[in-house]
Amino acid sequence: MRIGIVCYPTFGGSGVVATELGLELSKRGHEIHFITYNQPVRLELLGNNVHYHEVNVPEYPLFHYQPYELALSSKLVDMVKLHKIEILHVHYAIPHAYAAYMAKKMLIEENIYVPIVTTLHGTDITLVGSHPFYKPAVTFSINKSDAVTAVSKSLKEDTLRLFDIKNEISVVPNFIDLSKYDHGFTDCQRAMMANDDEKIITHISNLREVKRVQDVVSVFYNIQKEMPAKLMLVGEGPEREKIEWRCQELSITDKVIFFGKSNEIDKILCFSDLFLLPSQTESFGLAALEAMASGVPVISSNTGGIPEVNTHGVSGFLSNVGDIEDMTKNALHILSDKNRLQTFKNSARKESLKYDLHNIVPQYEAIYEDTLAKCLVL
Ligand code: GMT
Repeated sequence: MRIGIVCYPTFGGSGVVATELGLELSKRGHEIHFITYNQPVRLELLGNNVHYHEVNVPEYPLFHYQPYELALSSKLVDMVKLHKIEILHVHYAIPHAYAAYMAKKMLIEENIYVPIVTTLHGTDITLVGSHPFYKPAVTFSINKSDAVTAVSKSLKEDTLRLFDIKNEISVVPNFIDLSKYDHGFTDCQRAMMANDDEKIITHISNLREVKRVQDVVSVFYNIQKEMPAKLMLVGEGPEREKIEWRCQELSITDKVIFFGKSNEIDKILCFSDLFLLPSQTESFGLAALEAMASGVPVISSNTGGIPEVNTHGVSGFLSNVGDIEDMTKNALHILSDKNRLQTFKNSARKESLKYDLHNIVPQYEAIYEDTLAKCLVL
């Protein structure tokens, strides 16, 4: 199939999933066209079957807001015609499904029918999408898609609760390329980060408020009072400065390493002992899955789709949002016993196998095939 993929090209989970999906589909013989405003961060391999088309939005002083959706829908029309793209897979309802719908309508005028598969990732539904300003556009975009998927059961339920949805929503969970987290091949440089007796605690996110990074710092503060430990904070975002101040207040700056944005999280996870994800809400929690694939147990909140990924008492523990005491207790339970830590590490890796890309990518292929078949009948 010739498939167009539209996503946010940034470090967020949706961009990562869209990129990994495109790369795997290309290995399975499909021709993939990424259409977005920057080359996706994990898209290193452009080859015969993988193409990237940049959406440019010319700056024009008349416009207070530059019209990205307009530029995207025009680019989609051009690319569908030029490369004979058969199906568009858009990640995020806003603005991607919205722009794709316009492109579809323009193409119909030229007797070209290109179906749209929309994948909902979370922020488009739970945080931004349900805002009264966006709600009609999100509802419309979902209802007008030819197929809709959500990355967890929880996100599907949220979507049905928050919007008036007439379309079927299939749950296709996020996935992971396990070979990337097989540390047999990685040069794991733990000694550069911490002493042998120090436990390494890691958090990876875009440091937005919803991630509750202050809770990460509080839990870590409690842990390091009980045992030698270091905290690795990976990512950039609006909360960073506040977190740095908090670390200073708590006099733990020498124990906290800020990595900024990183493309090599497998190399950071390979030496981590515990992963913290205390988010306020999370449709899936791809970062937790990446940690588990690296054999790192997860202490997380029990919100949204996280319980579908992190199994309580097996790959880690779940606590109520903001329950620092419970998270600390669970973290110390795992870290304080060498054998127990090893058992949790092994179980975390084992649990992640359910989300191997080889199990999940065929589900998307089946959806493309069904959607194309349905559209041929119409
Ligand atoms: O969590 C973020 O801030 C980034 C956001 C994104 O668009 O990449 O993540 C959402 O999609 C990921 C991939 O499906 C999920 O793993 C995250 O849980 C989800 N974030 C939220 O629901 C807050």
